Amino acid sequence: MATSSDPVLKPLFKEYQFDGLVGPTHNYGGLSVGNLASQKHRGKISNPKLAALEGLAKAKFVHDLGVGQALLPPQFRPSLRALRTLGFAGSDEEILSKAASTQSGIFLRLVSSAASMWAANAATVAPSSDTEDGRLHILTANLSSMFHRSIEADQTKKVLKKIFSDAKYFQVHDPLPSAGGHFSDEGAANHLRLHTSKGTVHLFAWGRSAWLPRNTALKMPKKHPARQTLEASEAVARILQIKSAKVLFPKQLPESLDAGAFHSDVLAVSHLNTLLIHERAFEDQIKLLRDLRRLLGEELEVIEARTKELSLNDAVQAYPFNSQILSLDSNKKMVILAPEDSRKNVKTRKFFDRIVSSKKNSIDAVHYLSVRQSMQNGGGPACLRLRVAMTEDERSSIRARVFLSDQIYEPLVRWVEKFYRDRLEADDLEDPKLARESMQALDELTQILELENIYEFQS
Ligand code: SUG
Repeated sequence: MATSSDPVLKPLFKEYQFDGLVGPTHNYGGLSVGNLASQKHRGKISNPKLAALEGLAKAKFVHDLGVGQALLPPQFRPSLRALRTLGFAGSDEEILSKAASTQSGIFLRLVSSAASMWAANAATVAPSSDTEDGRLHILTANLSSMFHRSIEADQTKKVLKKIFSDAKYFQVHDPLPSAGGHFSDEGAANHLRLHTSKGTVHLFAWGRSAWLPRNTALKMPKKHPARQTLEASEAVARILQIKSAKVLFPKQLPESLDAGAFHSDVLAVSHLNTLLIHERAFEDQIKLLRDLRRLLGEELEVIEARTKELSLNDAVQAYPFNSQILSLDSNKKMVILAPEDSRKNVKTRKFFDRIVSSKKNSIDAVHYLSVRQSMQNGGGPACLRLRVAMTEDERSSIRARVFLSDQIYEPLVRWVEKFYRDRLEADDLEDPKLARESMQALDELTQILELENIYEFQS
């Protein structure tokens, strides 16, 4: 018999979108192999101020829809600590200038990326309804497949521990071991959760295996690397304490990795009972969808784009699946928040028109927003947020002022306008003034968000 704790009967859980604020050093370093946008925009002049304002405008839009919205602070960059670890010594100025003149400045670019904005890669989250011990579990991602992202993990863990601090409700786990890339974990960008009154299923996607026997005929991408391992995905599911009968491990299709879908959230997004997916997202997708229907019953709504309707290239270029599907508080209806790029692309626009006009799904409307600065580094609306579904008690245990409200929105916009540059190119990264501006900016941000002493330079 259903009880009052059944989230289908009573919406005890509210989903919060934790968006990563864009940091003051947002730039186009061309750092991510296999991420076509990052490669294409390498060396272009960036606009950190516009990037941060686009991110804030998206968060405000979601908040105004009545959806829970929160923020995660950016990381301090350039990371002088990482440069010291690599042997660069001296004053801050000397370190920056030595790094800038070594190997065409690659080290400086690696430690200057504002990539923590893509909060979908920060961690993987399981709500307390799904876990063995009834607490909400968060596993910090190690991001070990790319150096510039791997240096995020320690600070991410610190921030998550500070926000989700009440051990009665939350457990924030340390990242998986990163040695050898065997447990390479990219966080919620490779995680889907689906829920109907029949059950809940978690899908942990992966693209390669560290230890499957060599005679296993695994098909691998030919052009681009696969980031997440099967072994990492399995460990994530164990650590999050998901009830095992409800866990699946789909493999990213090598062809889709080669087309530039480096995370599975480039081709699939889920929300409650709804799955928006490209036909070429996973291997054996016909079987996967059959399994999902068996586990979740008729309430499952799958909206699948066929290749002839939408090619992989269109999907990777316009990011329609890297959208946010949001439930409005007041009714069962859902809306899609999609990147402006997918309105401009005729194919993806038609796909969304088809979805909205169909009676067979819960999608009521599609809203298009520009997050161009982030998109040019391969990060759409869904990359910019980490979803955390919480009960009211869990949410009210959080003391930090990280939930977006009208009271903090304006101060945040003024804060960006005060500190952020509207133009940044590779040569600017060695400017010690940029590092100082970033420190001042982040110091002031911690006061707005009431998250004191999260940065090393503050202690
Ligand atoms: O890891 N881009 C990020 C984009 C992450 C997108 N996230 C999700 N799909 N959830 C990445 O490839 C580019 C940085 C540069 O090139 O400077 C970058 O790191």
